[in-house]
Amino acid sequence: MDRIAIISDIHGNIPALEAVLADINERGIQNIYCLGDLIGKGPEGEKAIRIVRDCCRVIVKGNWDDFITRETNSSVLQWHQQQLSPHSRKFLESLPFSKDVIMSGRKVRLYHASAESLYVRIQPWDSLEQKLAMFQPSELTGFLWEEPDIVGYGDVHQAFVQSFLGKTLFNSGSVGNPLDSSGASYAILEGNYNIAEVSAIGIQLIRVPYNIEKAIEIARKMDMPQCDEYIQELTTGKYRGLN
Ligand SMILES: [Mn+2]
Repeated sequence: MDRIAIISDIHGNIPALEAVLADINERGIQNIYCLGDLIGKGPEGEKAIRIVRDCCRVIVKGNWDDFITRETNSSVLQWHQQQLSPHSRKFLESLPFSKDVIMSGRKVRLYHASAESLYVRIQPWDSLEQKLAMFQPSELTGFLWEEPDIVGYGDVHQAFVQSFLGKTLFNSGSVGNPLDSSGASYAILEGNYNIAEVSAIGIQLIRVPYNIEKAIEIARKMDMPQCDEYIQELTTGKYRGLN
């Protein structure tokens, strides 16, 4: 059996990222894929990019990775942008939209938010119709397959696995800014990698406790904007807005 650890939405939270990487390492998993949003919201985006580049075999682009490379009038975005080295900016710009893999005879498609766009957000409580659209190929995913059997994504910071109409949709949750529960979240996909014959497959959601106090201390020391909202999200696992 092969295992792929799927991490997403690190958002510059290094204590959370380190805790997740230690857990992955303890399980002896060497293949790590990242579903985007390395930077923003949290304080240490540049560092997150460096670590993720070092340890992940596959990295796809998130919405933050996209808009952070563009000019902006927002002082909050400018603060996060200032951390970004020219090299990392180019790296973020170069990231692909999605990654397709075969696992235990299933076509698995991985991307950040939805097949349609980095900016179309699908929540676990959205309609079946919206979820089925996640399996449609698009200009962005490419047309390698008519439809995948499994889709894995990030973006909403909510970990879940749902099966319907012969399809499985999962979300790895967020490493650095979970909005469902306060532990760092990631997923493990287990099966026979790149094997066309159908065999057993597993999707596991992992929740890792980490030093939230340390994460808060770093954000405070760096004088990060919107620090109070950030701290509230880290400590409660609840979104700051109305959603
Ligand atoms: Mn995100």
